[in-house]
This record gives sequence, structure tokens and C-alpha cells, in this order.
Amino acid sequence: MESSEFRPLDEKSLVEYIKSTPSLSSLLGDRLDALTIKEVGDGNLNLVFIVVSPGGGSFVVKQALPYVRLIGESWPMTKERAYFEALALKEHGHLCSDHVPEVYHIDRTMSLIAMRYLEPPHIILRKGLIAGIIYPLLAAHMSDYMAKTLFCTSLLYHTTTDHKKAVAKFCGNVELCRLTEQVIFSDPYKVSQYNRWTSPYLDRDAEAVREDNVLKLEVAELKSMFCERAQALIHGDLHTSSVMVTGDSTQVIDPEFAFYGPMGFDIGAFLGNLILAYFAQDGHANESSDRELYKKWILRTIEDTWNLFEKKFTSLWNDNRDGNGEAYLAAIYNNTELQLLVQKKYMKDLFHDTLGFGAAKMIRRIVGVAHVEDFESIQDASKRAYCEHRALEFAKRLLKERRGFQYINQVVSVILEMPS
Ligand code: ADP
Ligand code: SR1
Ligand code: MG
Repeated sequence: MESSEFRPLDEKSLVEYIKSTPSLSSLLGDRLDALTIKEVGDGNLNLVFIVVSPGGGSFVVKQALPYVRLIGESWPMTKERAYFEALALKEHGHLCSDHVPEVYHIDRTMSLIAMRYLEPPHIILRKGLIAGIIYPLLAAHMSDYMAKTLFCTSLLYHTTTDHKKAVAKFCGNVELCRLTEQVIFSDPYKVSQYNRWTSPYLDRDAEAVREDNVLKLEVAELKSMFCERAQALIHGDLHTSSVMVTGDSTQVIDPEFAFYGPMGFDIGAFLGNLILAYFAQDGHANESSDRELYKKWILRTIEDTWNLFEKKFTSLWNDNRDGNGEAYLAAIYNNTELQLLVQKKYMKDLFHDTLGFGAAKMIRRIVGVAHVEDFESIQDASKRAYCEHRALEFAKRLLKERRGFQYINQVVSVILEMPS
């Protein structure tokens, strides 16, 4: 049942909402009088309530407010984002149900989604990376998620007619795309009221970003690709706080920025955030752990994620060569040599897009509006600035020199070579 008008919920009014919504109350049995409800939203944008009934039923309710929570009501933002998040969760869940929480209920008027509660020991991956926890299946799971969702929403799998229809469905998420355009591709490269950095240590670094013509040329190319290339249905915000994990489960949440965009934006977001986690480790090292082994695991995960992604994506391509995909018609790309050439070029371009977007995502987290806990949790400002400076220097180099890399292990070698 849809509500007739929007109203922001709190822990009390949510109980009434659940009682009047059979698709939700039926998940909780008949003990609606004794629900435990807690607002746990620690993201930048929305309210998130965990609902648990004494009988054991549970779900999460996520509601979008008409502004950016991180900043407040002075930064209005469409609450329609909840509708696009629900659409993307459903579409990606259909393609990769192992790694996307099930959606139980959508109320477009209330800008609200109810979904599976990813119960403890699930935690946000970024927090696990800060705590130094190893996730042996992370690369396998994330490469699976990205290969399936990106391949199966691209023209390698769909007809151009189906693709255009799907693109049109997500065009309405324009405000969220414009937010990304601003905070990733524009603000870090100019003076903006929202930018911040670890001052005074990084004052010169922030200024250098604003004065770097080569960097500005490169970021313009990425911005244009982000705005113009409807390559696949991307998550749109695939950083390490959009992934919840245990030792054997990996779940991707929070695709409210989803739209048809460049695949490299998702892969780059994930890898770029792992690289941020790597550079933050020196700030988390202490007497009990120097984090050296953990740093090695992060680098291996970066390599494995790309290599497994490439393998799974190309094998989906090979398996579906005679399917509906219209990007490379079988009648034209009709011999093995040509097919290999085409595939090699596609994957090379995707790799370079990935590195470019990954680098841009790193830069925005150091000199832009929304920072990451990996660095923010380093109390000593000079130590934090040291870690951020190295990450920023690496990201600038990656953005400028990305086309020179052929393999992911070469990227890792440059990370290891960064001066202390
Ligand atoms: P935002 O859109 O504001 O970034 P998120 O979707 O990232 O919000 O959710 C904020 C927090 O709520 C997450 O960091 C996580 O702790 C919690 N959360 C979100 N979805 C779930 C879920 N399905 N199960 C358990 N916790 C969740
Ligand atoms: C105001 S920028 C807020 C950021 O939080 C979201 O998670 C996105 O990354 C967005 O860029
Ligand atoms: Mg989030």
C-alpha cells in the first residue's frame, strides 16, 4: 500500500507505518507491540532504521529526506533517490542475488525502502579495513557482483532497444548524477565552500590540485565520460562503505546514485577506496600491529579483484556471444582473431577508465566535501596528513599516467614505490 503524502519517520511513527503496511507487518509475526527499532544511519544522506521483532523477524527501513544529511537542509536533494535505489537493488539483485539484499517493500511517496537486515556479524567493509580484518572472499565476491551487474546491463548482453528503454528509466536520477559531477569532477579543482582538507598540513596540496592544468584536462575527460556514456547500469557509489561483510558474506548496499554510466566508475570506486584504505594503514599501525601483513593483503585484494573481474566478465562475454547483445554482431565479428582483438581493446579501455575514475574518487575524499573514516579516524593530524598526502600524490600520478598501465600489478608496484 502506498502512502498519500511524504512524512519523515522517526522510531515511533515507524511502528504505526509498519502496522498499516501488511507487506511489512507480515514479516514480523504478530508481536508488533514489542518491536525494537533503532535509527543507525551513519551514511551521508539518509535515515536507516533497523527493525527487529521479539519473534525473530527483522528488516531495515531506509528513508530519503529532501536534503543531504551530511550538510543539512541548506543542501536540498530530491527524495526520489529512494525510488532509484529500490529499482537498482531489484535489478542488480535479480542479476546477482548472492551479493545484494532482498527488497521487501517500496513506497515511492514516502521515499522509503524496506530490505533485508544484514544482521551482525555483518559490518561495513570500511570499518573492517580500519580494524585490520582480512576478508578472504572479498575479491571473489566483488568481482562476481561487478562482472554480472555490469555485463548483463550492457550492450554486450542487450539489444539496443532494450538498452535505450532501461537507460530512459534511470535518466530521472539526474539530481544524484549532478551531485557526483559537482563533488567529484568539479569542486576539488576549484575553490568551493564545501571543500576541506587537513589544514594547515595539506594547504599547499589542495592549492596544487587547483593549479594543475594536466590534472584538469584529465578530469574533464572523465567528467564527460561520466555524463555521456550509458555503458551499463552502474551502482554509482561503490565505495567501501557501500559494502557490508562477514568472513563469508559480501553484500552491496546503497545504490541510490545508480544510472546508466561508465562501468569503470564502479570498478574504480571500489579499487580507489581499497587504495585509500591501504594508504591509511600507516596511521592505524601501533605497538601491537605494524599493519605490514595487512597492507600486503589489501594490495593482493586489489590485484585479485581486477584480475578476477576481467576473467569473469570476458567469460560471460564468450558464453553470450550468440545472445541478444548488439554491440558486436556475430555476423561481423565472425572469427576468433577479430573477437580477441575486440575483447582486448574493450578490456584495455575499461582498465584505463577504472584507473582514472578510481584516482578521481581518491582525490575528492582528500580535498573535497565528503571525507572517509579511513583517514578521519587517525587522530594525530600530522600523521593523518602524511597518509593523505601520499594517497593524493599517488592518485594524481594514476590519473595522469593511467594509459601507460597494462596490468594491475604495475599499479600495485607504483603504490609500493611511493616515497614515504
Ligand atoms: P546512506 O545512503 O545515507 O549512505 P547507507 O545505505 O550507506 O546510507 O546506510 C547507512 C548505514 O545503515 C550503513 O552504514 C549501515 O550501517 C546501515 N545499513 C544500511 N543498510 C543496511 C542493511 N540492509 N542491513 C544492515 N544495516 C544496514
Ligand atoms: C555531499 S557528497 C556526499 C557523498 O556521499 C555519498 O556516499 C556519495 O559518495 C556522495 O558523493
Ligand atoms: Mg552510503
